[in-house]
Amino acid sequence: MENERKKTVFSGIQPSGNLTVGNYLGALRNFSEFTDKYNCLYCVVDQHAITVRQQPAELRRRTYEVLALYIACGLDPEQSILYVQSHVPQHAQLAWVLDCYTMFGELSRMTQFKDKSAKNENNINAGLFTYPVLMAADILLYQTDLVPIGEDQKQHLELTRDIAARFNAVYSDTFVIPEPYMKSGAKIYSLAEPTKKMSKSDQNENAVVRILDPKDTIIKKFRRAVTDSETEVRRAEGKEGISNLMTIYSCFTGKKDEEIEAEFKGVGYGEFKTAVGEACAAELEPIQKRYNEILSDKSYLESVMKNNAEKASYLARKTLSKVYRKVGFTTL
Ligand code: AQP
Repeated sequence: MENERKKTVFSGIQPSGNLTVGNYLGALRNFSEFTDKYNCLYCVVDQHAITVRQQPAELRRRTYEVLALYIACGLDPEQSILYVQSHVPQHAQLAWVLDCYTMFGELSRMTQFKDKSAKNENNINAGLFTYPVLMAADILLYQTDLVPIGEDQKQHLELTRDIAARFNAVYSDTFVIPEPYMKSGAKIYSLAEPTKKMSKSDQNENAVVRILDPKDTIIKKFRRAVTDSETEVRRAEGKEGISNLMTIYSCFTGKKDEEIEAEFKGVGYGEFKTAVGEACAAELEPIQKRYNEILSDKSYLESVMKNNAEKASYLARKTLSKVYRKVGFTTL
């Protein structure tokens, strides 16, 4: 029988704000699905976060917090490699090489670059532009097969595939070509402007529900969610607010649209919004409890960071030395 290679899953989250239910439903919640059958690496991508100006102390604090959330959401640091991007220098080293195999025109077409440069007019830095190449390096460094992501990252993953295929075509097979993994909930919209993605860096607190928001805040935010002038709970064009709440409710309860429509027939939006808040809070409550316990043990988190950075570096070095050899760098 053919000896099958155990496949690898990689994903990352930026510590660029307090994580939202968008990050949770689009990415984090799916991470633990893979841990039994795949080699899993889940990274806190702090180097990506500085493409937008961060307060140093806050960035440091959030790095610990995201790592603690990974564990609170059920990831075991003995089973999966949970680590911090800046602790593994090979990410930046591979990114430089891949920069030289990525076209200016390709990066100019990235919608996240266009959105973020519009939001940060005074800081359209080169890192914001080459962000997708660092993301390609994150993924390709570990010969990743599958990348659980939200829909907003799909374009970056397609670019990663193109870069890998281009490099492979020039130098023979070097990188595994990764596939995206997306589920329903892959795009959760803002509660204040339901045609816009929910983002952790949104300045409007009413637009986002945070994983760590207390139950009454969660319910209050859902009750304030922008909807429409009708009263019927159903998914339709022009009802983006209600459609978004239905997606969120469906993710937390497993109910299909028809069941949700039947459940809230004739009761109006208020009751529906409260039910969405209750369902969300019920799933997040035990995570918050575990999170608080884990976060209070800083030395435990530091040992996780250290041990896992070593494991990640070991794998990363293998790919990087192969790449360096192929492009013609000398070795000492
Ligand atoms: N609204 C969303 N719905 C579903 N998935 C989402 N993700 C982000 N927002 C949503 C997914 O979460 C993962 C981590 O995202 P990230 O930290 O790498 O950065 P991002 O995609 O830019 O997320 P944010 O929340 O919008 O951060 P900021 O505000 O800092 O830019 C990714 O898999 C992403 O798809």
